[in-house]
Amino acid sequence: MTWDSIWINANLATMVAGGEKYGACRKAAIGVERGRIAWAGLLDDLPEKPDALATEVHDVGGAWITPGLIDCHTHIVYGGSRAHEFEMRLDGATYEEIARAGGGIVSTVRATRETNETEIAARSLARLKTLIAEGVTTIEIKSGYGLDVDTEIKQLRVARAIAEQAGVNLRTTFLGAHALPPEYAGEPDKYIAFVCDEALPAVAAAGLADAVDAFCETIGFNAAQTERIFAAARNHDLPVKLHADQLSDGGGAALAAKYSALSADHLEYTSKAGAAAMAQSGTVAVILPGAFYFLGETQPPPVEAFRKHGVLIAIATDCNPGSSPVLSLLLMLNMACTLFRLTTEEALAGVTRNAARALGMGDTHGTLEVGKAADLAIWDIAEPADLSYAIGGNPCVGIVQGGRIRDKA
Ligand code: DI6
Ligand code: FE
Repeated sequence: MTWDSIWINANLATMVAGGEKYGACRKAAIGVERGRIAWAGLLDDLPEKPDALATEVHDVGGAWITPGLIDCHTHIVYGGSRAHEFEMRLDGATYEEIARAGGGIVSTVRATRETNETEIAARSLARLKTLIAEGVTTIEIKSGYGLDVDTEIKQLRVARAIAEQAGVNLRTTFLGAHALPPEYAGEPDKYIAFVCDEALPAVAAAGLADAVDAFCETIGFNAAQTERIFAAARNHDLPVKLHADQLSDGGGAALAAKYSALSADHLEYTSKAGAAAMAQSGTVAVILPGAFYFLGETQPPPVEAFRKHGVLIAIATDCNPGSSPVLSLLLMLNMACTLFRLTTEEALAGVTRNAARALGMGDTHGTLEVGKAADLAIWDIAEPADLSYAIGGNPCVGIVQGGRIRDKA
């Protein structure tokens, strides 16, 4: 028997559901062969001595190993910054004044259109590397700051390029229905027709999207418009996701469920009926505490209803310049616990097992199980709860991506 490598003297948080808390396995080892997990269990149960089993032996000296973290909802590819807007707000400017000064989401659309691909890639890669340093091995990246064919494609192409360069797993999501671009002011239905009939077909033909998303909200698009987007996605055989019920209950969760969405995200105002519908369709609830915090929201998502109905809960950064300028997935674990009262085990499942499900990758990623991808994060922590407990600091001391030790970004 020869595996490529084995990590010994590890404590595993396998995140396999149903057994020990965190699927924990102390004094353990994990063997890797051709990028996949070949063995995981107690050190004492290894069939032979480690060096007889694997070419490379890594002794982690009692560190914890979790599945590589998965940030399943981000908008990290964009141009410009909105720090100035933040500054204006704190200096007392109103939303109207900020909008008149060219602020808000349209300012990011403008900057993303105007900034060349090289510059956007450089800035976005820096953001990606910051996430990776905390153990992220899989990321989802959305378009939605282009809102025209060329710029949406530019965003998705940059997403593919930087993920390739950084060597992480990527899922891209086309979010053409993120906001109404200025050239369609007052004509949202006409813009939705453009997204369905021109932008989505172009993106799909280029093979640049793994899923389709929309912003269903009073300040975004209504339920009928969202359904048109979902129907178009179905025509292209693409699964859907939805920014749902973030600022009001627009029935977004139930709508996402009706189209068997992979996930519905935000969900602060989701009703009990919405949660029940999500359970029926197996739609994952992606909660985004960074946006809740940054916008000063007060109504948390209905976590108790999700638990009661058995809706899986994932957590992500929602990294974007307007509502969640967040580059720490570990901080989101803490906020999911402190702001939304998740348990520390639920929080870790939210960035591993359940985040994989939110991306349709549950069969291959998200837990430490034989046959799954050998994406591992190695932590200098005493207990898994430390990952949710601490604010700041980065206990990630090693990352294995597809069986290979990666350089710290
Ligand atoms: N939800 C949000 O909070 C934002 N987009 C979304 O879908 C805000 C994006 C921005 O302001 O740039
Ligand atoms: Fe978002």
